[in-house]
Amino acid sequence: MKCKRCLEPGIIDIRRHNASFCGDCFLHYCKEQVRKTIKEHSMIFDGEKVLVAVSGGKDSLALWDILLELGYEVDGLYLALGIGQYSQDSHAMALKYAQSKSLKLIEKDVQQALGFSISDSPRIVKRAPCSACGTSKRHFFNSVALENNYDVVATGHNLDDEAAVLMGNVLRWDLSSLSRQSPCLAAGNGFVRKIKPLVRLSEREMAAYCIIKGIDYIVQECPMSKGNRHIGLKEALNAIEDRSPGTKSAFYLGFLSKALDSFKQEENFDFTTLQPCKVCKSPTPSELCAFCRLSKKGPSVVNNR
Ligand code: Q46
Ligand code: ZN
Repeated sequence: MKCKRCLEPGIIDIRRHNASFCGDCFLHYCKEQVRKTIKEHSMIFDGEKVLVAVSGGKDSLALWDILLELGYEVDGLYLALGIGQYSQDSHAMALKYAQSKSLKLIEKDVQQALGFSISDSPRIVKRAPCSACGTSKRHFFNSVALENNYDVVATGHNLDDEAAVLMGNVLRWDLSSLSRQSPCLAAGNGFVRKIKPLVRLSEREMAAYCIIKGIDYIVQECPMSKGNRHIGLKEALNAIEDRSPGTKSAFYLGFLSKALDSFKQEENFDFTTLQPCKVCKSPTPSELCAFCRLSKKGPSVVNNR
């Protein structure tokens, strides 16, 4: 097929848009999808400083690159999770991209702060590693952004990620999660604004973006992701998408435009119940925040928050 935009030979087909693009026009398409998402959800305002959470994977590196291309002031945050070779390789990729463009990459050692690695967390806290990982990510994304005066934290969740999460939430009718499944969570009550500017772009498109731009990324999935229920949901959605291109984006983007507001009205979280954590000052409904409660379970607590 010819490129939809310039009529040169296309190199990538986007079936849900019934379109093909050449390399340059595909990069343009990705940027425009992100620009549209940022505008539609009022994600970033003029003069604001953005902190992008970088894992070394395709999504977060593509996001950093696109935000820079769109002219935003963006630094990176890398969390060392202590997941063996995977963490070492992902760190190398994040660092390589940052150094190639002389960008600032803030690094935090989660293992040191928790007193145990994410790989060891199932043995120590008796829960899946993604639970301790998620708690740590939420904690550091917010605290590092506040400490360093960033206005907004951006993460590389893409259309496939968000559609799978939505499907999981709908299948369980988890009203609380549905009410918060917005690509832009407002700042306030001790929380910085959190945004997901890639929600109109698929995993495959983010891989293609990195390949075309020559951005090296870690291809291997996190070894802790085995058994993660979102993988099964992604496979189910991919099977549907294969038969009916466009279903995935209609499902997720339709939720945002037609249903999210009604779920928000159903579930009104009472922010007045939040107080500063006694140890780290993060907002929490109890004396200690989830991260500090987690770190107490480790053999030692190192003060590196
Ligand atoms: S990094 Fe962390 Fe993921 Fe690995 S331990 Fe689970 S949550 S799978 S995005
Ligand atoms: Zn705390």
